Amino acid sequence: MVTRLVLVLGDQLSETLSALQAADKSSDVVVMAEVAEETTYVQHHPKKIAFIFAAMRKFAARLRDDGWDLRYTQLDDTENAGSIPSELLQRAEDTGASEVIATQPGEWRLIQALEDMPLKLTMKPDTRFVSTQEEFDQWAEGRKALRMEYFYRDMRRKTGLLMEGDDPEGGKWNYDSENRKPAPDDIAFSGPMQFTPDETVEEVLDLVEARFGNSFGALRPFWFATDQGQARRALAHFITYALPRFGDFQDAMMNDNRFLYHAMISPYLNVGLLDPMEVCKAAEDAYKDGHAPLNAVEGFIRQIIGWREYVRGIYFREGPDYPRRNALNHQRKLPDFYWTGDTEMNCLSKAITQTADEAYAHHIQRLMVTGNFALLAGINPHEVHEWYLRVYVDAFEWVEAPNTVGMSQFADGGIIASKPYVSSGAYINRMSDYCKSCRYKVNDKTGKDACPFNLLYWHFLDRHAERFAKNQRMSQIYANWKRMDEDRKQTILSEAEAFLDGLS
Ligand code: FAD
Ligand code: DLZ
Ligand code: SF4
Repeated sequence: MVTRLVLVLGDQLSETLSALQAADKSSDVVVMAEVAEETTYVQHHPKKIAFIFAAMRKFAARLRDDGWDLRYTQLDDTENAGSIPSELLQRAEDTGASEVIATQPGEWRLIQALEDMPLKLTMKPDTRFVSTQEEFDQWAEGRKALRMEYFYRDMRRKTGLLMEGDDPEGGKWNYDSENRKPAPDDIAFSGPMQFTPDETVEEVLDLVEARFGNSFGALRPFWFATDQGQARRALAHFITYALPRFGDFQDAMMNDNRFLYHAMISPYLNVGLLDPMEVCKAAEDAYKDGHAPLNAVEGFIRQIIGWREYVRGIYFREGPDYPRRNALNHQRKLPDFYWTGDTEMNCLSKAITQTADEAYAHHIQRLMVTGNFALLAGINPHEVHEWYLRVYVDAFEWVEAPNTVGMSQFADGGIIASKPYVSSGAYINRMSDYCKSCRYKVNDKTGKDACPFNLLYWHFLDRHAERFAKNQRMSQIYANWKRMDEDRKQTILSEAEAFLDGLS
């Protein structure tokens, strides 16, 4: 029988992977490789590299136990060819194979590289999602606006999750109005389940320390789940102890609590250790059992079958140029403090320091602190995109780019967001306890202590008035700006300019 190569990438660690399903265990050879090119297309956080390598090694062991002929190349192997295509070419030479079966990678760059190989390629769709790309494209076709909410409703109908016949459970599709409570005094959840590194993980940590120890971010302590069993325990821990309050404090941020009631399962979902339907069913069961309220469960399920599926649909529909878009023509360099956390703005300092320590920040920190600041300050969105792709353990381009370039930086011109996610310090103050311990005063709108978000907010609106003043959802804000005394406007704008000059 002819031998074919079956490629399994570092974020394709699922036994249900379409490439494995299409292969023949008795004659095909599975190829997995730790390669320099994947570790350096951006300089990832060391925790992210360690997570992926450890999970790859454990998954490889599982496939071997399951009877697959598996060729695994470690990063420090002397024969390491350095990239996925060149590893495949070497394995083709070793085995005499001339055909590769792959599951579509989550990044255009790698799809292109596989297509350029001088080997026959069978590229299977990635079926580890609720919707197919065809389904998404059909839904999007002919629509004026691609709003997530309507796509999400179709996914509820498709999956039957939280449905009573044709109607949504409880009579409403979306319970977000109950989900915007500010930071509480205390959080009754000790955070995500943590795992002590075993021998495989320790070996990887040593390798990563030696090779990537000088990159942005702390490698240790390392406590992520690195196999399916651990990821499932982490999920169960979240469902039991955090899901009931997930909705209430989903948008809150706190100085002394990095996870609040968030799940910290995105890395596990994105590399394939958890399946989205398994996660959503566990949450739905918690609702049916009376363990978690509807606002929490609906909000959580929406993130997964709504946002996660929707951003993937956008990434593949929009094409390879998407991460390069810059609709607002923002050109400023990313400030150095994104790499050090060294800024007197407490919200930014906290979000960035946490990112360096954990390779994790939750959604509102990403959107309304680091993302909001970059957008207000007019940072080049491609630099912002590369920062997010580097620093977060869950960052793969299909999910990171739409969130950063589209949702957060409005650089796609409004495909994802109907208006830019910008706010002054007031929003951050309402949702967090950051401002209480900040050197700036959130209530000061001008002057030496004025919160920079307050200055930059008006600067952003003023410089983009032509584009946004006619946006119905922003007309009230522009009316306020118009009504403001001319001298005050000029003071705000010149103080904002001075602040921006200080950034470079
Ligand atoms: P929870 O708040 O507990 O939510 C549960 C799950 O819902 C997440 O695990 C995730 O799988 C899913 N989810 C929630 N929001 C989104 C979303 N907007 N898009 C896709 N899935 C979502 N998420 C990534 O997985 N990878 C990224 O690289 C990434 N980059 C982002 C960049 C920016 C600028 C922003 C604003 C958001 C980004 N997100 C990204 C979305 C979101 O911030 C993370 O999914 C979430 O913080 C992961 O933490 P969690 O598991 O604790 O999430
Ligand atoms: C992110 C990553 C890293 C750091 N290293 C590897 C690797 O050595 N081998 C591998 O197969 N995959 C790795 N990955 C994941 C890929 O970058 C990912 O598959 C693509 O970006 C597509 O999502
Ligand atoms: Fe951030 Fe402004 Fe609050 Fe300081 S005062 S924490 S800069 S929002």
